[in-house]
Amino acid sequence: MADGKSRLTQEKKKVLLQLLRCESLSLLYKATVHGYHVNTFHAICNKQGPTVVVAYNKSGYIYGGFTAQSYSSSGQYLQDEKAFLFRLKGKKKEPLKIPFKSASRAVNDTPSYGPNFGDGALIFLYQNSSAVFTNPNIANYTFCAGDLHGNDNTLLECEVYRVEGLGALLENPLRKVEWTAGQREKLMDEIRTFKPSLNSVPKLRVLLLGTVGAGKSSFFNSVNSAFQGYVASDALAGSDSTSVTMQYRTYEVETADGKPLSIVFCDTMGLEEKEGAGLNIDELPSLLKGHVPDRYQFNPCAILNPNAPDYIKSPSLKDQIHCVVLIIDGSKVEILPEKLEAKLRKIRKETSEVPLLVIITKVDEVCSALAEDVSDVYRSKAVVEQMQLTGEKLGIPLCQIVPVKNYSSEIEIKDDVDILLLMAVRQMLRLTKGYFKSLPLAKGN
Ligand SMILES: Nc1nc2c(ncn2[C@@H]2O[C@H](COP(=O)(O)OP(=O)(O)OP(=O)(O)O)[C@@H](O)[C@H]2O)c(=O)[nH]1
Ligand SMILES: [Mg+2]
Repeated sequence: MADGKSRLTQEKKKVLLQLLRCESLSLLYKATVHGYHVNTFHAICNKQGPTVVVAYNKSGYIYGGFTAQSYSSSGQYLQDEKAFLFRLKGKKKEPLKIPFKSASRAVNDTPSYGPNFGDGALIFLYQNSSAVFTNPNIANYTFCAGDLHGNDNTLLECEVYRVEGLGALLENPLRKVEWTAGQREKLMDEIRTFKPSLNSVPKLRVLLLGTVGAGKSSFFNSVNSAFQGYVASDALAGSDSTSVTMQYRTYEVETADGKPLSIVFCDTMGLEEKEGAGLNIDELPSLLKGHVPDRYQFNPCAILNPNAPDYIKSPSLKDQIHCVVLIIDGSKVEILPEKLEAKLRKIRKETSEVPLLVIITKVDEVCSALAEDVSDVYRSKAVVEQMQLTGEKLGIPLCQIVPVKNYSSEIEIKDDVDILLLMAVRQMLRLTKGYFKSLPLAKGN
């Protein structure tokens, strides 16, 4: 709607999205703008599909009702298996969800009433006014009026939202994550103090591989941003039909006070479907063994010649790759061309001697609910499905697959985005611990 802004705070909107398990809400009707008129409500909200009413009263309660059915002023009950009443804010902190007794009378779609839940359990816009009619006892929902709205039937505001992407969020997240500033600090500390367990390897070298435009360079930029405290873009990133990254680049991450971390990201050219285009996978053995120098210009049709002047002839363990990260664009997993899938599978096989992590990027494009806040990433059905599908396509267990959102349009960093990025880095450190231990060199180093 053009006039009037949602009164829901981001925090409450998030709780509501979780209660509804939907992707997004679109404000249709706002009583203080459109008036407390039943006819206006029906004129605006009929035929809109699933909707949620959110009411605000002077006692500070935020509460309402949801129906998955469309209003149409039919004069009939709407049979609705998904309807419920709820409270987002009240005396108690936790949200409250109240189910119906009978789905066949979940909502009454009478033209002379506003949103009417149950058999008159809760009627909004009652008598074309800012009043709510409440009858918790004889009606189709059982609740205590004090719990639902503090026995305050007068409204300060009544909003109706169209509910989009119903069922987009899972009831239980795939993984539990603490989304706090403290957790961000904890992860940063863990990464800052990390040292590979071998004395001969001062820095962990992580090779970033993946399809063109998947977000390899952006991933380095984003991790670097988390440590710098602002959105940095040292590595060239952008969109093109062919790879933007043409040179092999090794990047160190520094903390805000200039101390380098014990981790080096090695950025590569993007893979393409066609032979003779994008990163030549015959280049992999040299990359893994550490023969390829920084700033090496990739050539899709030829690989680094061992006689080239800058070829690193005798790389030691410290120059080799210790972890491979496959970066996959989450919004393109379903349409991954067969030949590219085959290339990725080949990479998985050819890099089997070092630990492998798969990072699914662009979760904000996979699920629009994550664009503003990624903390529901493990509740997003679409993201979890893309993770599972990637695992199936590439033959990689789910525990080696993590989602991230890279910084792309933002100019300030955010705790939730950082936490996801830092968790991906921590996973690399964890995977390589066992790898270093298993090396024959490990003893005495
Ligand atoms: N919305 C969104 N955009 C992203 C994300 N990650 C990267 N991008 C964008 O995707 C485009 C490609 O990102 P790059 O980091 O250049 O990708 P790359 O894998 O290095 O690509 P090549 O070097 O060309 O192979 C850029 O426009 C980025 O801003 C993400 O998580 N979400
Ligand atoms: Mg790149």
